[in-house]
Amino acid sequence: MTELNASTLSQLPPQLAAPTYDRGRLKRGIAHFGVGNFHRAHQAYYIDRCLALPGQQDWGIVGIGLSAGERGRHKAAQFRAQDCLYSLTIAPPHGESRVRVIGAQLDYLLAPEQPEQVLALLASPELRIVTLTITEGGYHVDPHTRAFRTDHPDVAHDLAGEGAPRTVFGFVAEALARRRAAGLKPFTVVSCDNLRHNGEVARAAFVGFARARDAGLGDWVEANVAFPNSLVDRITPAVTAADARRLNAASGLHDRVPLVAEEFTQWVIEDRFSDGRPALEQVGVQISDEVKLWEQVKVRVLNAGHLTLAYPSLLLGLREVAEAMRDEHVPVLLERFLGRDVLPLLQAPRGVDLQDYKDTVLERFRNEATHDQLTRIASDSASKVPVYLVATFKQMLAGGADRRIPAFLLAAWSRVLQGSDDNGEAFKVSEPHLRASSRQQLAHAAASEALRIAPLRASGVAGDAAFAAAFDRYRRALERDGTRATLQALLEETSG
Ligand code: CS2
Repeated sequence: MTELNASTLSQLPPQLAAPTYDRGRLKRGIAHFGVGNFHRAHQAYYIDRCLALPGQQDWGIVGIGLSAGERGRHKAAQFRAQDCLYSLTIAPPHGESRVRVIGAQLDYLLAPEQPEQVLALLASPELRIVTLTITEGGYHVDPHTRAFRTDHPDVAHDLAGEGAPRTVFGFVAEALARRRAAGLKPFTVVSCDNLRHNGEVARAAFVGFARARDAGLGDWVEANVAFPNSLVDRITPAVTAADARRLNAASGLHDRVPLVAEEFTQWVIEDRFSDGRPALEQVGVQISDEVKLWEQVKVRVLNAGHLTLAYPSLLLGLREVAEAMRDEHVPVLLERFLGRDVLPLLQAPRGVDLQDYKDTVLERFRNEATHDQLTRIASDSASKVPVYLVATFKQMLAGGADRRIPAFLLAAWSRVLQGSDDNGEAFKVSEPHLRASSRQQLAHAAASEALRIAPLRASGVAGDAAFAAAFDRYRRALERDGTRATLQALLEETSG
């Protein structure tokens, strides 16, 4: 097994694709907050390919971690032990996987331990883009009013301005204030989270924070910082210790942080940058004025499809996405919900056939080589449901559509939150943004009360008698008859 670090790069097994550029000569042009598997398999993959092009050496990435808890420190230590190199196994649906060593990440800073280094990086002239994967729930923006919520204790701490910042908002605002004072251009802020209009949400958050800190800074940020909307897509599973051993055995590397992702990848972004950008279009990124259409199609088909698949499948005792796609009933539910309920509500981007899009998504879910976990998908549903399902539910109610499948999905979610399947086997789904009381409410309160929890509020389902009645019926049926029988009955009722 070959160790992976800067000194072994030139001796890697020949079948691995490795950086052809000189990492030592790259500039630190991009800072990324939220270095998870998705960022490493998606954005860093595109930038890695850019860096190999002539004249594109300004765009090395520095990762920034905001948590210095045990996990955060461990992650930083693992990245640094490999000079931030890592292997990405790209798994096509059929045929052999290939491995690529990604060199785009040049350094990794742990903000709570190195706040001045983070600020110095963000305020430096060569830093021109800040990118984010801070999760759907990480923006603190009220979905209705688009106001930035200042009630989180860390946000309040950063606004008080005592000591080093703790949040991405605090770091970015302080860095922008320093750039403004130094007469430098601001950097662009690119959200790469699965949010509708993620650039606009990011703008609301960062302008909102800056304004709460200092009105003049808020105005300057609003007038000068670009926040392009962007759509990101690549299914990237979590990697367990057993997965890591399997990936390393295949690559021949001793990689502490190996990754696997599907072959499909997409990034669509608006061409609005404050101070230049990499030649993204040369590595397959779509520069487009239709990002909002792409976003709605992706989150309401792919991500909503993931949830539709995950809830009943977990309860049935299944654990992987491809396994769920082999089930007798689950894919029928998925096809019916997406084909019948979701697609008619969507507007397609130019040149896109929505049926084909959906079929491609289902084909991607059938990929056996990625071993994607249903618990990964069901986790943090409190942040995902509002983005992936609520707009669809709202439109379905307004259009008088059949409520049964959506009501079943929420009933299944309420059981998934209890953390065990129909065989009594426990599974772990984390819900960092859902109060314990809301979890109880969804599972046990009277239907119209249960459906009033915050993640569902904007959908209007609580006030819809037919929806509440169907939800109540499926919640009881899941409890009494189990998931298989309930799902089978639902498919029979809604066929034809
Ligand atoms: C998944 C996504 O967990 C989830 O919400 O649906 O992580 C999905 O795999 C990616 O958005 C694919 O681009």
